Amino acid sequence: MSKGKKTVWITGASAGIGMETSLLLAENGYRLILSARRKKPLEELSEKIHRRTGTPAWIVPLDVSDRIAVDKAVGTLPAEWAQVDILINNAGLAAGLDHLQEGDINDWERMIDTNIKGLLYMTRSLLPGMVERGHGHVVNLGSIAGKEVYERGNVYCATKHAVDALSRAMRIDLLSHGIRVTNIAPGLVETEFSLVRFKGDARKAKDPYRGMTPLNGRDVAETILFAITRPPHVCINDLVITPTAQANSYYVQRHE
Ligand code: 8X3
Repeated sequence: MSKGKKTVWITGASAGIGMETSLLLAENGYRLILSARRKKPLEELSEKIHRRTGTPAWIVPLDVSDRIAVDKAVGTLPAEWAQVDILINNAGLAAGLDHLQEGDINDWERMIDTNIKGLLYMTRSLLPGMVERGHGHVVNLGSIAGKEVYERGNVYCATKHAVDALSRAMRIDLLSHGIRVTNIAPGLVETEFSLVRFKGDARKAKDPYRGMTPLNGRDVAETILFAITRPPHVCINDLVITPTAQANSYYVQRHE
């Protein structure tokens, strides 16, 4: 059944980096557990994976910020899916781009609940199994916003700094258990990310990518594949990946 194939649980699988990573990993022989809040796109993705690879994915519709739902989802996995080798904490969002004094507290709660608490709930639920088996890999989707802060980024940047800190902290706490922890920190990636940040305003959502070639979901997926295919004695700690036209959060080369 699953002999030799590693099982990966990826959150936020229904779009963008999550969807591209799911497809790429499935094509590279991994068994996928796909999570996201919406069931329909997960079903479509699972069917696509089945068509392309002959192996269906297991879908778990889930809001990672719902602590009880996360525990239940992990606790009720069928036996053949219960040994998760790799957790990819990809679910996350930016909501709003306002000065702190004008920020919408509901946006802050959503970002903190998903980007920090959701990542923690998933990790806390799956780590005991990895510890028991003596191996595992946690890949956290951080951001360049976890390395720098920029105007109006405030709470989003704070959540991604938390992801960065938690990745480093996990690496220490899990050291004696042979579990790898990787932080992937992308810069400008053109996905639904910007549309969510600007609450569906397509014109504003395009602005960060104007006059330059941003990364796409596949670029980040390939980086994740690289990290998880290193030999067992190698742990990629932290990777910052930007478009060639981006030096950091402030310097972007645009042709206009
Ligand atoms: C996404 C990258 O630059 O919008 O995490 O913060 S950025």
